[in-house]
Amino acid sequence: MTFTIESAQAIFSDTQVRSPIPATIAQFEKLDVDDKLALLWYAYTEMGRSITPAAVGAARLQFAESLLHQIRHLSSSDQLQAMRDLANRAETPVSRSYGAFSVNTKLAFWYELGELMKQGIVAPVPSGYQMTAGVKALLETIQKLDAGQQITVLRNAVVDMGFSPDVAPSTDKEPLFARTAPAPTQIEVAGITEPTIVSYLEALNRDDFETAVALFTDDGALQPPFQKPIVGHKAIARYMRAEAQGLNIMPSQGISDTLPDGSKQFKVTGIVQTPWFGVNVGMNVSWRFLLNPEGKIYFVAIDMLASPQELLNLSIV
Ligand code: 45D
Repeated sequence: MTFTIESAQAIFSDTQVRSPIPATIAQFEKLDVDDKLALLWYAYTEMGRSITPAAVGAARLQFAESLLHQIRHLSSSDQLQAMRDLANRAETPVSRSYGAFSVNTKLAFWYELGELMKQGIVAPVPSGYQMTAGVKALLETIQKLDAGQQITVLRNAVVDMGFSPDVAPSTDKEPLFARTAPAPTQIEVAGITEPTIVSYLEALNRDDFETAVALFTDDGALQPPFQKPIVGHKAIARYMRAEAQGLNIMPSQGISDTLPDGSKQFKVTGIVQTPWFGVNVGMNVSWRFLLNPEGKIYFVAIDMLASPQELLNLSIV
């Protein structure tokens, strides 16, 4: 049996239980621009009553500093227009600069803008803004999501804003995330003894992406939540450097199955914490691995689980 990335995507297909996240994002996309900005602002401040992201260090902010400075000194109507342009992905200078930011710089930019809003320097919504029924309904939907899903929705909205350049932003000069809590250095996953899986998870906890990437076949692929597979060592390494830093990986259990040609599939479930929220938000995730007969990773998909119950959904299908 020879796998393609497409056929590998179908392993443990019962894992792709309808996550509420894509539907929430689709609803969001239908809103008018002012409603979008208002929805995000209310969702962010509402969420902030129980959990807030860790303050952004100066080192990370340096990349967003000049754009923030510009926005700070605009009139309030121009500030609002700049935010609308970001949400509309318009091709304007502000929106272009933003589009060239890495994911973490985009998050840092909005974090800082949020602080300016709290200080009354930037208005979060147009004065006299009235919440529409659509915004109210979507806010209620978002409030029902678990914290890991809520921060995923916000992150997605932030990532999607701005006018995107053709080339992926470089993150080489960005600072590393300081870990909020020491990640487990030794991992034990009930039901899994495969060294490749354990090495992969332990390497991520050390931000040792070189080791992690070396575990993949040359044509191996990694599929992040709600994204297309990223193929090949170079692309995976670049992705991990940009987006996998400082994660705490806490897998708990897994199952495995050997296929007739000697390849093996594994499903592992557990909790991942992002350095943005540290120990305050645990995301329920699963990893679905396909290893070739030599024990190299041909494919791994990371999925956000629809509910904590899904952590126990371990059956071979
Ligand atoms: O006024 O094995 C708004 C991989 C607008 C790697 C705002 C992984 C309105 C391989 C924008 C709302 C990485 C795939 C203001 C594993 C407004 C691997 C501000 C998984 C002020 C396990 C909003 C990793 C702000 C995972 C400041 C699953 C929002 C990582 C900030 C998941 C939101 C990470 C933040 C997530 C969200 C991080 C900081 C979901 C961070 C989310």
